[in-house]
Amino acid sequence: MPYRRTTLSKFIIEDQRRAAAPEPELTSLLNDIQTACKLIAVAASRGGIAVPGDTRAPAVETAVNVQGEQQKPLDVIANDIMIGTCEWGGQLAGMVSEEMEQPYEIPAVYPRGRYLLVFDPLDGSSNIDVNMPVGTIFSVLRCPEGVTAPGLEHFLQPGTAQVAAGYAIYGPTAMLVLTLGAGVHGFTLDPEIGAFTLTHPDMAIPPDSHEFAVNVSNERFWEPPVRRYVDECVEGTAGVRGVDFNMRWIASMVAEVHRILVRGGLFMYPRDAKDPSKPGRLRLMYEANPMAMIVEQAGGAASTGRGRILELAPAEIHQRVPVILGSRSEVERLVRYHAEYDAGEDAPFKTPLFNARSLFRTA
Ligand code: AFP
Repeated sequence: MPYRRTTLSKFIIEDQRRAAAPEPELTSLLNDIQTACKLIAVAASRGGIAVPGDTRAPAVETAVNVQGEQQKPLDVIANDIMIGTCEWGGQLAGMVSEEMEQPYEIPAVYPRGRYLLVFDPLDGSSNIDVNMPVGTIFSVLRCPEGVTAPGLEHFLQPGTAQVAAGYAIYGPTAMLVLTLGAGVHGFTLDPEIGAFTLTHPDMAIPPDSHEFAVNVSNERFWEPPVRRYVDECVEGTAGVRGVDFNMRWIASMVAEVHRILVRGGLFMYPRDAKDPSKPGRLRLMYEANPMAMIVEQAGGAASTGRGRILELAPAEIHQRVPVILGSRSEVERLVRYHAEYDAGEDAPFKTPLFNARSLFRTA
């Protein structure tokens, strides 16, 4: 009976009832976040049919953001929606967004609360114009006790400090996937009632998988353990893995992680030598950390290749980090390869997939 379905709002309230120390402000904040994701879903769906004056996808000024990337209009719209929907409720002391260089101060007209919200308002922007899935990634931290005007340093908390993490994916259906630290649950937006309804309770990543996702065009910049892993996957039944692999690359982390939550696999944007000033492409605070919490809560693993992502001590709010996440056995294998390489015990490997151009060729 559809009216008996569990909506996200009901789920959050019931979760708080079960909590040893209920946090009603968190319930309100999560409800504001889901409202923002509904508004972004509508804006994302307008696409080419958005007309001047369409309040659901208004004309906006774009610029090159703090990441050095040219913003898409939907980047700006999604950021404005997150800020405008979450700033007034009294649950937040501050926000950090991929699209803003400095933390956002809650206007004095609004009360301040005990949480910090860190988010990527629109992940996968390069997919917008080609009608591929994009998403919103968010992470909720506690504001240190007694701090009402948080500075940069108050946001620099490890991923293990997250109170909640989640993402919305705007694909064939809009979904919101959430963890409050006790499992991962997926909610599908029912457009007829405008509510996210529980469709994927207790999501679990299969421990083993034969599907990997990486941007192979960066191969010549990878470290040897990454090339070893990918080479072995490509060799399939002819190589040491003894099984054939499949590959995916959607260029939208949200879509890759969602696929892995549903059917397993490994996603990585590893350290590469393309730009030595950047240890990876993905950002720690609002991409790697929330996704790492979700993946671990679903039984998977999330590593830089040399350490657990959630235990990293952030140095900057926009810092980048290598990301390897997904089915636990595959992540553990790749971590082992990094350790063997660092210890000089790397297995010799030929590289039928990669030719002499590579920086790392050893033969
Ligand atoms: P955009 O939001 O700029 O499109 O970047 C998306 C992303 O941060 C992540 O979602 C993808 O996995 C990754 O970048 C894709 O990077 P490449 O474009 O280098 O493949």
